[in-house]
Amino acid sequence: MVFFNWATMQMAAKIVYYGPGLCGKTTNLSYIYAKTAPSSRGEMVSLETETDRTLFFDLLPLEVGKVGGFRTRLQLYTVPGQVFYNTTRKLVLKGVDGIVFVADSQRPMADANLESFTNLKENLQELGIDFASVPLVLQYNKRDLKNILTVDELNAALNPDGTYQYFEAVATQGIGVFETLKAITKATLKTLRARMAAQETRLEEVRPPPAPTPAPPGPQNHFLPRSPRQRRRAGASTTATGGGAHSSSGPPACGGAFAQPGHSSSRPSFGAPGLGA
Ligand SMILES: Nc1nc2c(ncn2[C@@H]2O[C@H](COP(=O)(O)OP(=O)(O)O)[C@@H](O)[C@H]2O)c(=O)[nH]1
Ligand SMILES: [Mg+2]
Repeated sequence: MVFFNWATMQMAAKIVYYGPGLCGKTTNLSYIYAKTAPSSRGEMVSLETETDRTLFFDLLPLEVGKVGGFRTRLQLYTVPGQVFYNTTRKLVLKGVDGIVFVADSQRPMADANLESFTNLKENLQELGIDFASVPLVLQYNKRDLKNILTVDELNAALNPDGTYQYFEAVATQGIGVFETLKAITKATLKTLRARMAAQETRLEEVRPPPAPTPAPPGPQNHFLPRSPRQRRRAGASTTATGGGAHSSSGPPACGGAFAQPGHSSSRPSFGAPGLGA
């Protein structure tokens, strides 16, 4: 549900963390929240039961600075893993722009990972979203535990053609968390930029041809915006279809997002300016 506002030059994209129950989706978002400068993030909304399992979803809004001239915000969501929350999962997936599939590396979770991956594909299909068109990265989480599947085994099950980027992670320690986020952000913004360019082209195509003998600009229309881009800049905004969970309120813009106070020096910094490159 990418959201463009050409008048204010703002853009928002929706990234969903998907995966079986207890694989570590909420832990990813909690870590990102904890390590992101308060000026670059909104409040994390978590709806949990007393047993610490996500009942509905988590939501974390993040400002990532300017991309292609647009002040850009990411909305990070998690889905509830339990089988009986499929309606909620579908709702969260509506209008998704990028997906992180978090797999639980523990050997007994092999089937649950596959079931969840299949469920993701089914839900996207039901929503009329082409699975192959949505940027996706894999995160193999809980690498710190014993009795885990090898990376080769995980790839054989979830990534047999090597289509997806994958990251080993220990979300509880923050290992692999920002690497994963950076990869999905890059892939998502790249896709959105391509879509924006296509939209631009379509708008150019529908522009009426110039009149054979154009009248000289009179004083009244001299300052009227005439190209589609100018018209949009003059106040029109476009919102793609989708979940509609965007709110115009939120944290103030902040260029240098992901400035993480006190983050360990071993983790690469996640500088916003390079994201759109
Ligand atoms: N050992 C270990 N535990 C983890 C890791 N990531 C998450 N957990 C734990 O797994 C449990 C479920 O995590 P949670 O993020 O709530 O899972 P979700 O259902 O996918 O949102 C929690 O007790 C986490 O502390 C990890 O990398 N290693
Ligand atoms: Mg959760």
